[in-house]
Amino acid sequence: MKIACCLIFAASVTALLRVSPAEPQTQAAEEGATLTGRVKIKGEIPKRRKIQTNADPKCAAMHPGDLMSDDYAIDPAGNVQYAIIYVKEGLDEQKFTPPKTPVVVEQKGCRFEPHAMGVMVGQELTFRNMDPDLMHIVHVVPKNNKEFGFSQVKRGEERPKIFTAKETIRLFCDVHPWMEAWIMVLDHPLHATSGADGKFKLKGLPPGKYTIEAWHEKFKPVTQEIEVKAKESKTLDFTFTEKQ
Ligand SMILES: [Cu+2]
Repeated sequence: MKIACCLIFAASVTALLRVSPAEPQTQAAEEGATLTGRVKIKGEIPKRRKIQTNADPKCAAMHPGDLMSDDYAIDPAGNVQYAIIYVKEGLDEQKFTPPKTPVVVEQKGCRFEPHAMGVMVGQELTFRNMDPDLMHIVHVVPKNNKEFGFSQVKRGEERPKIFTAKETIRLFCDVHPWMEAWIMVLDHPLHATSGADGKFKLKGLPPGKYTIEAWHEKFKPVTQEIEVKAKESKTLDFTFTEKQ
């Protein structure tokens, strides 16, 4: 009798867990497909600009060598860093819960890291200053979201912000005109940013047919169609050919 009770209890707990709101996403992520690939450019590799940091001696001191712009973070093999690869079409009416883990953007060495990032509507984007006793004023002037700007002076200072609508936003610093980064606000969490080797990994794609886009601030976006099954792993490489 005792055993039967336990079994019934265990079954109820399992049933309860099954209807918990956290389950569908976890399950979707586990059964989702993974896209891995590399972002490259074809043709001549544009040069990075040398940044004049002497406007702020504290920034200059952190870069005894040259500080280079992040707009063309491309290695000699043509691998493109800071491209955002995301699902452009195909999710239809599927709804997603904003991830609980915030996206973090740091002011570090008088630049933003990362230089490009995706974030979901409703997900926290944490602004963190990593420069000691050096004032940055982070600022955005979006079209569909509220404008904000605030200063951060102390090392480790953090402030979370949440966007309410989709759009791609330029982030800048009012103190250091060279500081900029790109925030792509999406209505889903299916995005990835390419690393220094141009590689990216986009996980948790529900089975279906999609248009995947590689976006970069300087190049014309490139899209590709793909169909994925549950738990499938596929390779998808992108090549930018034209400047925007
Ligand atoms: Cu700054």
